[in-house]
Amino acid sequence: DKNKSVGDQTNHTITGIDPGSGIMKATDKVIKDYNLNDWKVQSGSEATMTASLDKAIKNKKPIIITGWTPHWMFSKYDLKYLKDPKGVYGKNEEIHTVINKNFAKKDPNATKFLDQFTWSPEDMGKVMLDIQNGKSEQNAAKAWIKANQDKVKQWTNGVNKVNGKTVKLAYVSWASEIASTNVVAEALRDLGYKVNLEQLGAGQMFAGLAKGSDDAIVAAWLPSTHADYMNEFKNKLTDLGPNLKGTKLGLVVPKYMKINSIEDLKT
Ligand code: PBE
Repeated sequence: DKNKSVGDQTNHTITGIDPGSGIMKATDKVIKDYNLNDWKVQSGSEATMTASLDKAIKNKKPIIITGWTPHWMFSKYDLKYLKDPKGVYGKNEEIHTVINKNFAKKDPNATKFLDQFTWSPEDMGKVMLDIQNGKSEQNAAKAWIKANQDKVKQWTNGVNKVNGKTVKLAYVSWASEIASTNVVAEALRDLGYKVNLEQLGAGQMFAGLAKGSDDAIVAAWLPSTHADYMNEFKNKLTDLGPNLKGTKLGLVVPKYMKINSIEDLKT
């Protein structure tokens, strides 16, 4: 029924992702700060969320998801962010490379490479879309590297080739992090490193990095999204700074929905 409120049409449900992600914590805060008392946030995974989105769009039904950029969903569907006048999702977020505190001493060569790794949302978008269109994660990363040798040269400037040393990278299976982590892994492999990839939940990823069971992550969204995790483990971690600028997080809806702001969920 088109005359029903958005809340009634969606069962007052925001379709979310894994509970450990920063965007789910931010969305809980959105519920409080905007007084959306009768709304709930359904947890799941990125895959369940994008499946629900796909289904809703096919049926032209209303849906509200926790979304972020860069993400392939914006190339596949016509979507818009709901305005966030209270700024709960943060402004000027970036993705940082973070290493275990002891790693710089243990492997200054790999640290130099990791420190020099930067790329753009468009670069990441290309890899994500290739994977979404069916390329394997590894092949998408290899193809990007082959086509972007100028960038890889900057990352490897002054970095030596090695013979079989190991680097352990942890990541969460978010599309953005699958793309970046696989590209970094392939570039390190081209330098002669043996790279182990460990897929974990967000909390485990930071805990494992702090413990030293993993050496590095390229998946820390800062200053807001992963601030809790960074603060919890800050004595055990070294932040190498941003590897990608120009991210965004928020509530996302199909463009055919009439609402434009999180405030509109109240009615
Ligand atoms: N994300 C993608 C993550 C960071 C990367 C926005 C889903 C999060 O919310 O923690």
